[in-house]
Amino acid sequence: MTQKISLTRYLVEQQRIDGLIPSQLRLLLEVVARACKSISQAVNKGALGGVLGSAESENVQGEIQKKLDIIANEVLIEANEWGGHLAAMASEEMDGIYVVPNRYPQGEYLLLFDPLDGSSNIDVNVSIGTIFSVLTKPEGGGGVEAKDFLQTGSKQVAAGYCIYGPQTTLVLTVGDGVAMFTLDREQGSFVLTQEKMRVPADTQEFAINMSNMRHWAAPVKRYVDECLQGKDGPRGKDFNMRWIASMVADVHRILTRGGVFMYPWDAREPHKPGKLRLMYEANPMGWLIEQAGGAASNGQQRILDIVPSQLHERVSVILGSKNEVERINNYHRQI
Ligand code: P6P
Repeated sequence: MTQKISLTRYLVEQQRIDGLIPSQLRLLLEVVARACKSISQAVNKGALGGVLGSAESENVQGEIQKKLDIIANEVLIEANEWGGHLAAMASEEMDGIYVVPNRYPQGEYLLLFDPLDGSSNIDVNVSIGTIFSVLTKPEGGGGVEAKDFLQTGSKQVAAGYCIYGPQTTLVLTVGDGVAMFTLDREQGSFVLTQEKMRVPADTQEFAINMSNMRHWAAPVKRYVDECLQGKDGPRGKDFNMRWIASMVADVHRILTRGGVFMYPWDAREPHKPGKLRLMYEANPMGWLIEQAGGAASNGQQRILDIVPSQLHERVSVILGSKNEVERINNYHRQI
């Protein structure tokens, strides 16, 4: 019987054999994984746990918060604040940063997260997930401030997500490819189930919310229209479409079998570059996709090169199979 490799053992080996991750980063990732297990328990209870429905409050994005949004946020804060590995945290559910209280030691890492992505799916029992990104606090004295988080995605030292679906699965990169861990509920631990995940360079599957079609810019309209023309059109092949409305679930599918995911700018709110957030959605997902051989752009530039100007800024996202993303980028260059 092949030996099961736990997340702990995988991270120890990444630390010891590859020298890739310092012990404090290994501790951080194990704490985040433990928090995701707790969130998974709460999600799985559903109506039985009284955790469904609205919390009757709004987050900084002006979105109605679900009870589980708040629970997941609190679980991540409480799990990470005392360990001494973090200086501060930032969350989709909090306006400002959360500096580790003085009663705890401060570490060198900054943790950003969307505690529960895909909230609109919570009450209808469709996969949702936690997305996280890890940066290093810039050198220099003084307390940590929001501006310390404003680093390009290329500066991430770890990124991942945990998807709460038929299985609870943690997908992670520390810069040496993408590994997937499935929660063994009997043992209560994440077990390595796939290493070196790869996104095929080509695909016949695209993911976008088609109801916004009339609002898209010309390059996106052109790309989707050509896909819809199928084998009789310029692409010479038929395409399939998926849209789960949980970025974590759509990205997991793409990491597993390829595809292209688009949440582009659209004319509904023309002053916004897109719906998704750069720091704790596009950057971690973009790095995972690149680490698996795919590409991630906003149509004009690589997601991971975008210099952020504010913590909750939004971005247009096109990511997945490299050749498809490059085709869409080319269409943007041709206008
Ligand atoms: P729409 C979930 O709210 C989310 O932030 C992403 O997870 C998802 O891809 C997108 O929004 C869905 O947006 O407009 O299709 O509901």
